[in-house]
Amino acid sequence: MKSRGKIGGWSTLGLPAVFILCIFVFFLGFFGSSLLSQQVENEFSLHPRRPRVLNQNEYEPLPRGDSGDDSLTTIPFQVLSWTPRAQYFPGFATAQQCESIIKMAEVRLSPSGLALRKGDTTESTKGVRTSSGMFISASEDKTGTLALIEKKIERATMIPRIHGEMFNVLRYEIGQRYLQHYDSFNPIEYGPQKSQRMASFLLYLSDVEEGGETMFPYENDESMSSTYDVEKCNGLKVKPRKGDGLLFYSLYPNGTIDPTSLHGGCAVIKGQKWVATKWIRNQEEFY
Ligand SMILES: O=C(O)CCC(=O)C(=O)O
Repeated sequence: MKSRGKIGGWSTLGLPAVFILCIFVFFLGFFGSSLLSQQVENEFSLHPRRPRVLNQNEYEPLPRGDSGDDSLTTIPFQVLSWTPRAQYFPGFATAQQCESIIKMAEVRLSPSGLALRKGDTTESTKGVRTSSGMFISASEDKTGTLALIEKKIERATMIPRIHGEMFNVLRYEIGQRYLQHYDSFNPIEYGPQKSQRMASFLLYLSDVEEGGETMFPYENDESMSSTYDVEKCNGLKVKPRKGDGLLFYSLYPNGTIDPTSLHGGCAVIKGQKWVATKWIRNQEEFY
């Protein structure tokens, strides 16, 4: 009787209900297995789609060498581009550190200068770099902010601080810009060089409402053959965000100039832009 009652229960559901149940079980199995396989792919593929966030507690620091650290350091960064080699460091400095640097700089600003190529004159390069700026070394800063930033740049790049020039703190007002240029000095254009700027670290000290991006027109070699339209300010554009850092390399690992490291600062359209640039040389004795 009991078993008959059970059969009776199924049969009372009716064929359509059994059919819908079968479809439901099929889709559950299908989506479940594809989700599982995607997870396995993300974990093990060489180029996972989403970067795996490392949990510091998962790792045991190794016994250190004499000059190393006994703890792990976390400095998050995003690879923005390989051509040029550019990395973005969100939250590299605190808002308070940025404000302290601006406070130091704003009382000492003067029109930004340019390194002139053979044949260039102040007149012929007018309008190329229209910001105001000042140079300051970490030792001049009694608050210790610049020394902290410099040490963090040193750790992020693993290039000793002694290779760094003074900080160049820049302010761009509406309409001000820095046209595309190289930070490295091609000896054909600038004459023999004792050292080269191998990398540049830009610390954005303010947000900018509109414009003011740092741009790389030759990112991915894309427009290198075509003529570049200065006014469009196109290519890879990095929007300044207060406290964030941008590192890019002007030289290839073999020491030659990376042509895709051409870059500039787009005109500020709304707001004001503050940035501190640290140029890093390939020699300790630069000049
Ligand atoms: O202001 C910028 O975004 C770029 C600055 C720059 O190119 C430089 O300081 O060399």
